[in-house]
Order: sequence, then C-alpha cells, then structure tokens
Amino acid sequence: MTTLTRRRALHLAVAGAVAGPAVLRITRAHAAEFTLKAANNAPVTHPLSIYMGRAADAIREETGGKVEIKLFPNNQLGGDTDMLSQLRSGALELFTLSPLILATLVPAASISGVGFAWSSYDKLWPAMDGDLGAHVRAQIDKAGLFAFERIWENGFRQTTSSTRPILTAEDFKGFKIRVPPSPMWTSMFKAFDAAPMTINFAEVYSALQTRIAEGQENPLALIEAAKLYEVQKHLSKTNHMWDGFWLLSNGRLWRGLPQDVKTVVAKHFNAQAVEQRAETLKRNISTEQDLRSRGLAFHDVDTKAFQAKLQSAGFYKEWKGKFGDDAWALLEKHTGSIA
Ligand code: X2X
Repeated sequence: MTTLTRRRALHLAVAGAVAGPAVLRITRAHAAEFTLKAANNAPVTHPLSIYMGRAADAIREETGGKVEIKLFPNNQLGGDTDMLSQLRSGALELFTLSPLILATLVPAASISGVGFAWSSYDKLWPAMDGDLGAHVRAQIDKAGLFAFERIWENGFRQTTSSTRPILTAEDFKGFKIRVPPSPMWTSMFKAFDAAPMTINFAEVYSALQTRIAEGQENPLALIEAAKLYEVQKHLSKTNHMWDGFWLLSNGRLWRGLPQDVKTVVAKHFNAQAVEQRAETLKRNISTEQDLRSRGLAFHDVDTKAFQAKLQSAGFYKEWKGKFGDDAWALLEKHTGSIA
C-alpha cells in the first residue's frame, strides 16, 4: 500500500462536471496530487511543530495545493520507536527524529550527541550543516532513509527531578532517570552511576507523574511545551549534551517523487529549519523565567565535574572506539579536543 496519493484526473473531472466551471477551478487549486504525512514527538506549541507547519503552508502555497503536507505532531501516530518503523515500512513519509534515537538503526548518527562536546552554536551549526552532518547523512542514506540537509533544533539538555535536586555528579548515583531509547543515552547515565530507564517521549509525562522515573533531561523549551514542570520540582543546568532532530523520509519513497516536488519540499523544510533554530534557542533561554514562576527550582552546577565523571568512567574511550578514529577526528575538528 502506498500512502502517497496522486488523485485521478477522472475524479477531478467528475467533481468539476457536477459543481460547474467556477467551482472546478477552486477544486483544482485545492486538490492535492501528493499528500505526505509528517509526524513528530513535540507538542503543538513547540517550535518544531510550529515551523514544520510553516513549511507545510509554504509548500501548499508554492505548489497551488498540489503538494499537501499533513502534520501529525505530539506522537499522534505513536512513540518515536513506532514512527521510525512506520517510516521504514513506507506507511509514514516524513518524520523528525533525534540523531541519538536514529542511532538504533544508524550507529554513526549519535556522534553529534557526545557529552559536553559543544561549547557554542558557532561550532555546532557549521559542523552539522557541513562535513560532520554530511558524514552522518551518508550513513543514514545507506540505511535506506533520506535526511534533509538542515537539522532542526531541540537544544542543550538539562536535568529535572521530582525528588532530590542533582547538584553534584555524585547526586546521580542510583537516580531513576528516564532516557530516550538510544545506546548513547543509556551509556552516558550509566557512566554517571544513575539508573537510566528507556522510555519514549510519548510516555514521559505519565512516567514522571506516577514516579516510575524520578527525573528526565530535556531542553527548557520542550520541558515547558510538554508541561513537565507539573510533575517535576528541580531543574539542574547540567547542559550535558546537545540534541536536534533530523527530518527524515523513506529513501525509496523520496527518490520516487518527481524532482520538482522534491525541490520545493526540501527548499521550504530546510528554510524553516533554520528559522526554527533561532526561535528554539530564544525560547530555551527566555523560558527559564516562566518555568521558575511555575515552581521549578533552578540549580547551577559545575559541569566540568560532571564531564570528569564521564571521563573517569571510560565514556569517551568507549564512544571514540565505537565511532572510530576518523569520525572522532571529524567531530574534534569542530569541537576542539573533547576529553
Ligand atoms: O525524547 C526526548 O526526550 C526528546 C523529545 O528530547 C527527543 O526527541 C530525544
């Protein structure tokens, strides 16, 4: 079954014949020849959903309604693991996913999430838009998926808790923290001596509410949009890693689209990704005031001590070994020496 629909000319002709010529023009203008579903895990108020919506609007406008992007934000089609399966089978056409979760299929993808690797966006964006991103996208391609050129922003991740605040690296000992489904996340929080549990974002709110997990980690804009402040008390600025979202398509399906459709779809998604980065960064800073007023207690921590813990636990040695010397050198070319 293909979910990509090219409506039949007959269908249009019949509709037109019944409705008359004036309506026919309107019908034609709104009859999509290509309908692509685009899904994500972010609440509708998060910039990821908002700017994907803007891309959909721009694509509809430029194609006169010929290409319709139907958005399914906020895990409407299932959790990340489910949506990735749907994308691979061809049941879903477009899907944004963390490089680290994608690493369950494309191990090389998680290199952008190495702990404490990035000191600034001036280093990060040129790397992701340049050779480091190209290296990852080539591996994604080999796995049968297509990654759009511009990665979308999630941000630097901070740790929240409903029990004790995380103030020092030692406070992580035994801490029941939810992590996304990804080997690197589990490895990182094991290195912190925490007790990581893998849960898709779709179930995070309820896992925190029922105290299955004590805490989680995410950028501020997402914590706010998903209302995690309702079920968490503390936020520690651990800043332990950066994360984004690759916009992905099924490789076979993407290649099967006409070139003019691919060009206009890619143009607008890539352009809105860049806009979305700026807005998300702004929110990851400005949201602090709002989260404080909603009752989250903020804590600054000595991030160097947290990184030292990863170092002494062998985290960097393990991941340098997994990615290989060449990929690691490509990463450090941008970040500088990591550990
Ligand atoms: O699952 C998460 O925590 C999220 C929303 O940040 C990701 O997509 C990795």
